[in-house]
Amino acid sequence: MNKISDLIKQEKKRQEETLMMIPSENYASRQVRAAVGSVLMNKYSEGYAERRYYQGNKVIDEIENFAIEKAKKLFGVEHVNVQPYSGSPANAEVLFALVNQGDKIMGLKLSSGGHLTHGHPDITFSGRFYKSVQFGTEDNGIIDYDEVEELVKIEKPKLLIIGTTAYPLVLDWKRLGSIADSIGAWLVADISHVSGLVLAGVYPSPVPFCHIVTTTTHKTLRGPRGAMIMVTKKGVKKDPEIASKIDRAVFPGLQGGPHNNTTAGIAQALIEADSSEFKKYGKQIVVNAKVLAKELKKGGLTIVTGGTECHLIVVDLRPLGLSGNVVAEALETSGIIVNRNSVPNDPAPPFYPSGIRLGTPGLTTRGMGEKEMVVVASMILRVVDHVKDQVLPEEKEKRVEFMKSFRKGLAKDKFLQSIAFEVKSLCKKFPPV
Ligand code: DSN
Repeated sequence: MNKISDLIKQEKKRQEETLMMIPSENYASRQVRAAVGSVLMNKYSEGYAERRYYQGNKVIDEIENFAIEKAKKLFGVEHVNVQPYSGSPANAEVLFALVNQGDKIMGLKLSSGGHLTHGHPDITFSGRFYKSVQFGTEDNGIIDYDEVEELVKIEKPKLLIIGTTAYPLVLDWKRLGSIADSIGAWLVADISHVSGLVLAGVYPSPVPFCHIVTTTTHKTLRGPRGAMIMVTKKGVKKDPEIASKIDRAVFPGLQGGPHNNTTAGIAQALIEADSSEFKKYGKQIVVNAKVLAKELKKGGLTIVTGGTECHLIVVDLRPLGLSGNVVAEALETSGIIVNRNSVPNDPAPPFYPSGIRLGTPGLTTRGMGEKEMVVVASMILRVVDHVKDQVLPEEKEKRVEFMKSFRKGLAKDKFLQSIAFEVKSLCKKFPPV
């Protein structure tokens, strides 16, 4: 047996037998996976359609143009670049195109549900190459738009890059648009997490209010790992040259040859998203998340912002005296895959944060509905309850030593194994695509 194909088989089995509840993950369709694994990956295509630096690109041109036109139609934008390798490069390319090194930018803090590329200080390009000022949320996890407006008026950033990875409420794009306009700043909307929900009509589109939209293509959009940069009518009005500035920032600015296999995967995902089934899927993601949040809350967990309006939930574990890493690892042993996450104004470090983040895109793809969310919530609550009493004192005193012995104990924990058994039988009824 080939080592790598064996490992792929193992990963396939893991994905089938566990609950994929990391809200940024999903199961791409067979057709999307076929495109990504196709011979298209053999081709070099620096440049853009009909303006390539390599010969032999007639088919590639057609694929790339198809993806662009489909994205333009679905999102209602003027210009699309489908070449960014992923979300972080896409955001870097937008900043490279629109602002100069040292210019001031503003975004939502990572710990309040933003992203590293939105100006996170010190350790990222966006916090080091630009002068970054960031806003957070109140302790309840909710953005105070009056405060954002005040800060923008004082700081006068040249560009606002706003999007969420762990903010459960919908963003007020209209308000953000008028805040940016009040000082003539660029507004970049990063809708990586919610672009599938936007297409399904269950999350507001930022397109009328911002200049640029970035999105990854593998989250709620359910495509391959990739990204797109989109220019809105408002963006073109602010700068008629904006489309070519974006294209030049992607290539040759920060990238070389596009990943044509990914481009075809994006095109396929957009075909799939252009359907009434996809709209139904998007609606069900949100319905499922709301049921899950309600059940977890009923079971005594503290939900950041009190609930959710999208696909994700952040649980604040501080009232239980637990940290996110401990609960996430116990859940993993039970076959429930979530991620540790900071909570707003978290005093704990990111590797030992105070919360977990979970969501419903993956389970909804598998066909699970409200009834299954009640079952899943009960499993999560039982796991949290099980770890609660055992871990508190040791963890507070000696984090690293505690985690070592905690991990050792997990494998032998009969209770967690029994939950894993329940998870497996639920998974069997809902095979992934
Ligand atoms: N890693 C992504 C997420 O999980 O939200 C953001 O880049």
